Amino acid sequence: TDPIRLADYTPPPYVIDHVSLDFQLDFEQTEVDSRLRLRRHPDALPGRELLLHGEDLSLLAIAIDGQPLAPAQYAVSAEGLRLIDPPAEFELHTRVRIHPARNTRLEGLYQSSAFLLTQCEAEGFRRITYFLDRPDVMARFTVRLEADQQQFPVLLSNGDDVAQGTLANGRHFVQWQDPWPKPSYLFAIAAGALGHIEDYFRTRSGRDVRLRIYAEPRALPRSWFALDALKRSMRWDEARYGLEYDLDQFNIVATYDFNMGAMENKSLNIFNAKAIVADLERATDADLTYVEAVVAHEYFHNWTGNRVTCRDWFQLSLKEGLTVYRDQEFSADQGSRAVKRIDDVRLLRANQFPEDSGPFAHPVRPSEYVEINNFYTATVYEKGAEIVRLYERVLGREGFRRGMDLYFQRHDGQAVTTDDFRAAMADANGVDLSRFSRWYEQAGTPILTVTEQFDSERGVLTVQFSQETPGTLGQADKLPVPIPIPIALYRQDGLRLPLQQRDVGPPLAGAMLVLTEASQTLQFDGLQEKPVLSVLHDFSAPVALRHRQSVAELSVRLGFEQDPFCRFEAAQNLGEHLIQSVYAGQALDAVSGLAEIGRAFKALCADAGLDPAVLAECLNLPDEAYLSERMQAIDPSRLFHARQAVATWLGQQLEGALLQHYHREAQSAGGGFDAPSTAARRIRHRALALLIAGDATRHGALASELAVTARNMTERLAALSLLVHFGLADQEAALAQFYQQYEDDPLLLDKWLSVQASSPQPDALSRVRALLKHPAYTHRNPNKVRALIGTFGRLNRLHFHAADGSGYALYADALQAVDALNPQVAARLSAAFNGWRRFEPLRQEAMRRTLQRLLQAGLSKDSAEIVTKALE
Ligand code: HT7
Ligand code: ZN
Repeated sequence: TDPIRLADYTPPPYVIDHVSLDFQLDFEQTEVDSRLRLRRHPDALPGRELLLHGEDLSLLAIAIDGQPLAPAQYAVSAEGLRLIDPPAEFELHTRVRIHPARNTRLEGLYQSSAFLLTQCEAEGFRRITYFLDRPDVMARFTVRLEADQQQFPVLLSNGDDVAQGTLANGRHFVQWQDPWPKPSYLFAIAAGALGHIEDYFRTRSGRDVRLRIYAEPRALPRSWFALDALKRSMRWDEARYGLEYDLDQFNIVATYDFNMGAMENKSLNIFNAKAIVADLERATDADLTYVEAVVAHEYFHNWTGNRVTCRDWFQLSLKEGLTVYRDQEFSADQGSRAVKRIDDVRLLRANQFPEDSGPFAHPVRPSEYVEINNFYTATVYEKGAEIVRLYERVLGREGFRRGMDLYFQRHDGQAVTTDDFRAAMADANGVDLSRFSRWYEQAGTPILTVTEQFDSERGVLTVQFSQETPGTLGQADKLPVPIPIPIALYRQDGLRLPLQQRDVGPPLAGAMLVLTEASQTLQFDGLQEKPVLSVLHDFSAPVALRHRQSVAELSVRLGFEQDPFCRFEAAQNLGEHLIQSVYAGQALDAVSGLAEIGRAFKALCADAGLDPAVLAECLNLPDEAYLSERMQAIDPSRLFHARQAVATWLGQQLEGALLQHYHREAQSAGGGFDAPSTAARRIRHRALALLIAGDATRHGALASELAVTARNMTERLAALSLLVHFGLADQEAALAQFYQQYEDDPLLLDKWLSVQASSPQPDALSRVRALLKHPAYTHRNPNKVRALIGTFGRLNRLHFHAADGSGYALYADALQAVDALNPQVAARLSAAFNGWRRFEPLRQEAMRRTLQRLLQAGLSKDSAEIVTKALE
């Protein structure tokens, strides 16, 4: 398949001013009657044909301006409907039939238990009716939904409900009108047996907005947290950006059958139940945090995505990077900013960094794609958000707000590009940001190398900063990008030193260098002894930092840095040093600086001023995915055991302190979803994991005890995973009990699957094999696929990479089966093989052969794009 290229972009041939849709809804056969008012686009290239997108549609009727078309006037193909010589302005009437119950791709209109719903982003609308299904065609929609009243008591679409009534034969209808022009990807309907909960939000200009969450009735009592998160998001967007909601109702529908997390359809958001249905009893702190973030994210899209949308799908990060940045800021304001930042950076490093150094590396604004669904990536989302944060770092919070205001002033109601966004930021602040375009255009994680030289006689520290972005497929040479680098100096005893800059290199503004060249040097003087240098605080740019520091220096940073992220970073560096030394074959006892590292961590545990949640993250060793990123010819089993050995050592070294934290926080950990209680649970569960790693015989009983005394799902699940992952005596009973208790709860069964799929115990593979046949599992449900297969490939590096290739084989078989049903979900699974070139030769070969086998077996366009790139 030929790729679509950004360079080939042309404006749409026609404008669609108005769309009128009439649905005769039914699970088996739905008929869609459409009337489009089209007129030639003023900048359209000349052409005699007009292609309207359409896939898997049966055309029942077609007319232009009331006249049925003769066969010579149109042609139907796999791509869509071609109109030959259409007038410059006309009304197109079509009627098509579609089959929701047969739709296993979950794109377009599909069935989820007792209701029908849509997923149109990116190109699902063309599976509903013929249309110019591209985001730069923004139209006003009127939608009439008609169906059997008993089977479909609820009939929802975008905008306001303007008419409704009952009809003969037990049927009824509702008519919806959306006053805001929108691209087709934001169209939605939901219809069927749905209950709802309701609340109101008064906007700052005094309008009352009715808020509802629709779901199957048993999920509703657990959806109040999400509804509250929605209200907090609405309040926050008003306070931080002056952005108010623009309709009188806002509806959310939750479903257990969904390809992604959620979808921001105008005024009718559709959510994976995982991102809505959550309370303390049945969801973990991580789940509640996720719900809060996704609810906010989708709500924030109302302005960044819906009111101002993307010109084309290459600009996806315009809405996604910006909206992730906004939801991250919202979450930071709800709880602990430091913990939020640490969590986000951990995620970026575990997911985006590997993507950026693998075969599917692509720029935040890609320049070509085969299947757009494959570009909803960590790069477009999370790296995109980091780039938006770069603007904030260089412009300041107020400067950034000025940029946002100008962006909306200029582009409300338009479909625009990431260049337009940058221009608004630059123009509102009278600065030149042109070099930031490189962040959007270049794939690969820039490597920032920092080297230090101290002249003790003159008391001068010379620091050289250099950057290099490694070549990626099809993009060998890269240019320097602007990198904001905050700089701090500390004395050995932890005192922060003033920066006395010498007249070398650019003058620093606010202790921050913006590195714009390949290399720049700074000097600081007035120093009595070599200071400890700290750069990149708060992870000020999405770069891989190479800054060699001694154990002594890292220990000072761990103990005294003012920025909590930097303390976490120092802990990660110390952990990495130990793990890599063991991996390289050294006995842990012989690793340089071991005693000092032990002392530094002990001191950290005793630091009463430190947020327990930050301490927990400092005690959480770097992930295997992140470590692998910095290695070659990886032996995953050796890496797993090296990391485990360091965890064992840490558990033994810190035994007393960990037990103290565990018991001291017991009471707070029974509290609600507030910062102190969630922090208490974080440190307790980290402490318990290390204690058991240190001595399972001595401390295993604490996990069994926690399983019984658990007061919330965070505790219950922490206990269950420890029992299973350490193969402790009570594991089978705990698994059986968990299953029995939550057999009726799909989200908790997902967790039950994930815990087993991520177990490092020797029986993990046979467990996964058995679970594939368990009634709780089906390839047809994306959440189940992700919980079992996805987790196995992502988190079970020991068994996925089993030396005999059995993990790869099991995974590939499942992937192939899923691909036949749901290409979008399968393509995401395919990415698990992307890092194959980094492994030792035997695994490399086994993964390469698996990829070839998959390709030969015949894959969907989605999966084929990923697998083909991996083999290039
Ligand atoms: N904008 C949405 C992205 C999306 C999606 C959602 C559900 C199913 C398929 C999808 N394809 C793309 C989600 C978001 O970023 O908010
Ligand atoms: Zn989004």
